[in-house]
Amino acid sequence: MKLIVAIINHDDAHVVVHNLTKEGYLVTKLSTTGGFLMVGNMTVLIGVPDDKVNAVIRIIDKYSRSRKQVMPSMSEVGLKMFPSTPVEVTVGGATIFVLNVERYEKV
Ligand code: 2BA
Repeated sequence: MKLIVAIINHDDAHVVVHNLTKEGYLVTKLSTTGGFLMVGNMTVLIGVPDDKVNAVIRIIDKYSRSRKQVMPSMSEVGLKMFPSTPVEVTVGGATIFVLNVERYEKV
């Protein structure tokens, strides 16, 4: 068994989760925040048999889009901070980790 941990853009999370549950996967959603941009994203946990991992990743891939996001930046001159040119970063589609599950029980 594997645990898939997927960090998904907030705007795509609803449709990803909808399609995963429609296909019969059990999903847990966590509201999370990216450490770099400090904006909200969604982390989804999905426990699946090994042979379902690729099917789940295909669904996440299908419904997650990448986006350009502009981040304000600051420059340090001496002891003072000044606004400088905003930085554009590409966020997502999704960042996916696949972990081995040692034991799975519902009691
Ligand atoms: P954030 O940490 O807010 O990062 C948003 C986007 O900013 C990243 O998109 C990446 O394009 C850029 N970025 C992040 N850290 C950077 C840095 N130190 N220098 C320059 N650019 C940087 P994604 O790579 O698509 O990541 C989207 C979100 O997924 C991240 O939000 C974070 O919450 C999560 N994430 C991505 N990779 C991760 C990892 N290896 N471990 C844990 N969380 C991860």
